[in-house]
Amino acid sequence: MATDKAEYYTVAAVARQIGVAPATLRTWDRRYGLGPNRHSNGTHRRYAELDLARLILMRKLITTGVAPAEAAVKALALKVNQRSAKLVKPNYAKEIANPAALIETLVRAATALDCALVKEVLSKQIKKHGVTTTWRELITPVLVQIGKNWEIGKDDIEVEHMLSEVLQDILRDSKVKISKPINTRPVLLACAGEELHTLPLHALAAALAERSIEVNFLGARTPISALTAVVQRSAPPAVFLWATLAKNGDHEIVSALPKIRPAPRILLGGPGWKVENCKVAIFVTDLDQACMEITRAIGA
Ligand code: B12
Repeated sequence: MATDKAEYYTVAAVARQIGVAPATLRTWDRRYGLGPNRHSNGTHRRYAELDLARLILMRKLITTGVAPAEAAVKALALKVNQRSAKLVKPNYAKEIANPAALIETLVRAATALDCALVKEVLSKQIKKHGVTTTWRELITPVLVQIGKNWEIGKDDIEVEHMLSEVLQDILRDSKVKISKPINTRPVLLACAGEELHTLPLHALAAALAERSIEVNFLGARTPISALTAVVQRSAPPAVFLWATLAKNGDHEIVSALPKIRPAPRILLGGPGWKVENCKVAIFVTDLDQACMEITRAIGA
């Protein structure tokens, strides 16, 4: 039972908080009885904490692929006291049985701008399966799908931006602390030319950290002068350059790198490079191969 101190929310506030349209809330109320249990302020209907907790659960279950009618039954069954209502969370591990469902969940969550759900699901998967597997099996297909949705005009660019930020955080957070690196000189990771697509580079840095390999991460839009300076200063055993867009996969960058001894292994990754132009560099096709070539370059 709500006390005097209890908070009540308007339809607009609830819609904002859970990321659905007010019209959807009205439909859930009409169809499934998931409405405000209490009226306040005369004619204005207000949602109490428990109503809100039920709606949060409803939205999360739908995001994880549960049919709305089934989700509503589970949400209505939620009978907790007002204080703990906000803490109730669905068990994703139980709700999600296969990678395809997980990918769908993540795409839906990203589209709904539900950063918390994306973070929760992926952090757990990385803990369980490691960066390389999670990147290959889950994150790559999600990114490709989100890219397609943007291309056909289904999603706006904010979805891509939000997802990219969350993924960067997840990959940075999941980077294990290297107590004893197996390489004496850090590997150099950078994006070529004007490239802003840095996520594969973050994935590579996290995957290498799992293998106790230390890197110098130069990130987006690294100018040749910066690459040159780092190659001269730290003599990396390997240099990895990423390009998504063809205009950035300029092989002149490779030729412009200073010649040092021992020569670093030059690795190129991403769809922006023309494979047939790889003369002195090695083109790597995936995260596993990039890790393998780098491990070889440091002689481990
Ligand atoms: C996230 C994203 C962004 C983010 C990037 C944020 C960040 N910090 O990285 C933001 C919003 C900034 C962005 C901007 C733009 N983007 Co963008 N973006 C994407 C998205 C959704 C994911 C990119 C990504 O990380 N891909 C990594 C993997 C998933 O993709 P992949 O490289 O193709 O993977 C293949 C291989 O490379 C390999 N692989 C996968 N992972 C790894 C890892 C390693 C280490 C290796 C070696 C290999 C490897 O396996 C895959 C299968 O073969 C893609 C969609 C897509 N399909 O990639 C669009 C996409 C790349 N973007 C696109 C475009 C057009 C742009 C913009 C030009 C849009 C604009 N008009 O502003 C700008 C350009 C920015 C710039 N100057 O660089 C297009 C590119 C089309 C093209 N080839 O020309 C894509 C394909 C979207 C689309 N479907 O149209 N983008």
